[in-house]
Amino acid sequence: MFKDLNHFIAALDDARMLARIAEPVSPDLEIAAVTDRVSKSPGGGPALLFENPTGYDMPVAINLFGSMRRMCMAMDVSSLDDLADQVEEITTPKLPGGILDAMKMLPMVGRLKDALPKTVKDGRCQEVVRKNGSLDEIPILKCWPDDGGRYITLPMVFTKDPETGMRNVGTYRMQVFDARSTGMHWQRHKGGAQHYRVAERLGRRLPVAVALGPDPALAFSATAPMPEGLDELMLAGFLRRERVELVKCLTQDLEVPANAQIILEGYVEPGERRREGPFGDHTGFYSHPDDYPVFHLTCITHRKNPIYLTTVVGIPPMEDFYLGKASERIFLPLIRKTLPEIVDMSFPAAGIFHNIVLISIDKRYPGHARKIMNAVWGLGQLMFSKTVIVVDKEVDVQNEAEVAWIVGTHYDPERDVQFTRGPMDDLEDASDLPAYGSKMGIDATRKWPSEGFTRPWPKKIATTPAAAARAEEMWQRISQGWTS
Ligand SMILES: Cc1cc2nc3c(=O)[nH]c(=O)nc-3n(C[C@H](O)[C@H](O)[C@H](O)COP(=O)(O)O)c2cc1C
Ligand SMILES: [Mn+2]
Repeated sequence: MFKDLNHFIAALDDARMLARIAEPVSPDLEIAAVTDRVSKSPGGGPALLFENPTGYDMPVAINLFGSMRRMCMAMDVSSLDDLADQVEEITTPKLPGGILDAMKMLPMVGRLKDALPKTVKDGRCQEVVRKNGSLDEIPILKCWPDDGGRYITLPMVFTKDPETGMRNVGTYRMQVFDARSTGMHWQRHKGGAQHYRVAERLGRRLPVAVALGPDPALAFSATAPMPEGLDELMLAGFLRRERVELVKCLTQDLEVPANAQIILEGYVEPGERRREGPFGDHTGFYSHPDDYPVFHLTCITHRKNPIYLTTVVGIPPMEDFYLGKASERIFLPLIRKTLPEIVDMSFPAAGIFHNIVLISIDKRYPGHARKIMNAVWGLGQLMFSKTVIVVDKEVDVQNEAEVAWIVGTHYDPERDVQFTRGPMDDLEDASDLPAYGSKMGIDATRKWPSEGFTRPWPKKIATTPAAAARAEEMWQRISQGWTS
């Protein structure tokens, strides 16, 4: 468990997974360009700490989550599948058979308790209080040349439902308008937008607090697609195996993580909108400018010598791919609670989450693949899935080439493609209307006679076990002596 960002950075440093950059590099395009170049190197490149961003005396930490190894390290696991196992275990309680069994369950009880955040009296995020603080003190990046300005790209945005008091935490980018105001880019389907909808109906200001640079599990939790009404901080507490500590904001009725580097306290006003964008987005294209609410700053608090944690998105793969991979693994066991026939699920980097979803199933009855498509289109943020590809259980959906091969050989386009319409991601650029368009499912499972397919299915090629063993043994020698 990393107690804060500094602790995580120190661990990355020790493991030689962090490049410290002492020379001055500008937050205006240069840091983003360097990070992009590093992200495109094999394996995602190292984490980066820009110690001297030009014009600021606050270091910039970036690409911290940008590799499989670092994402695992952030979550304190050796493989992301371990996370899936942990979630499976905690969500599948077994009735203890006796006292010994019950004792074995005690660690699980502890982990449930970790999920509850607790409020503490003071936190390092409030070591320095600046009621008249300015966003100009923070080395906020301009990422791409046509961006509408500088954007805070990895904030944890805290709000409460004005009626129920239920908390939401989401990562929504914030475009700097001036020293004391920003855009608040919560898209219409997201938790923050729902709280704002309620506030507008009541004609009330919505308090908003933004935590920058908490510990890695907390930072991740704000990006995770938690079902509405479930507190992201519960997921964070579970992952970090220790309760999240919160402190009360000084100027707003909200609580924020005590271990964060910087807190921005403020509010959004009902009815106020301002043009936001363009922004070089994780689609690899610039998002169109649009009207979004405005965040007004009432106070900045921070620890002494804060580090600014941020990210850059652009043409995949970049850091957000690895954050998404962690969500994919964590939510798979939860999805399987209602869809146990799902064997595996994958969001390939080039599909930027909502464009392509690959799912393997244990097919049990005619039309099963189509049932899965419809379920996906009705399930939380999976509703955005523009293309859902369903294959049989033996196909490895983590292997994109294998899926392409199986789809090509198994589908009859007119028969196996299903279209539907529904809500689209706000970043969808190809649909005629914003946030509303069509989706396609491809049933690439083997077709059954009960589905109307009566021709014999061809047999997949494989050699005999004896010949395969001989080949493996010879390969050892061949691969030593020659190359392609
Ligand atoms: C780096 C990064 C930037 C993001 N920016 C936005 C954004 O500007 N607006 C948005 O609605 N979602 C954005 N997201 C996605 C949300 O964080 C994600 O959908 C999250 O699950 C929302 O939480 P919620 O369901 O509590 O609203 C971003 C995700 C990442 C990883
Ligand atoms: Mn939420």
